[in-house]
Amino acid sequence: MATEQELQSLFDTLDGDKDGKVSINELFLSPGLSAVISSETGISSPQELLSRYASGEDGSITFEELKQAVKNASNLT
Ligand SMILES: [Ca+2]
Repeated sequence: MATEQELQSLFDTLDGDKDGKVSINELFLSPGLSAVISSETGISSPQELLSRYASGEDGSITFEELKQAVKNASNLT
């Protein structure tokens, strides 16, 4: 379980280039944080998370999309 605030801080840490989106590379660069995301979303691989939730053409996920993924797994407190 995570609060929106915790999720935001996790997202900001993952977003290394600070463009407001988390890309597949950024997920791979932080395996520890990716593991937290996996457990909060119930989706084991970053590829699957992005293919299911990232709506943009570049395949990166926004905070709102990540929040939705965690919400769908009933892990947003
Ligand atoms: Ca980024």
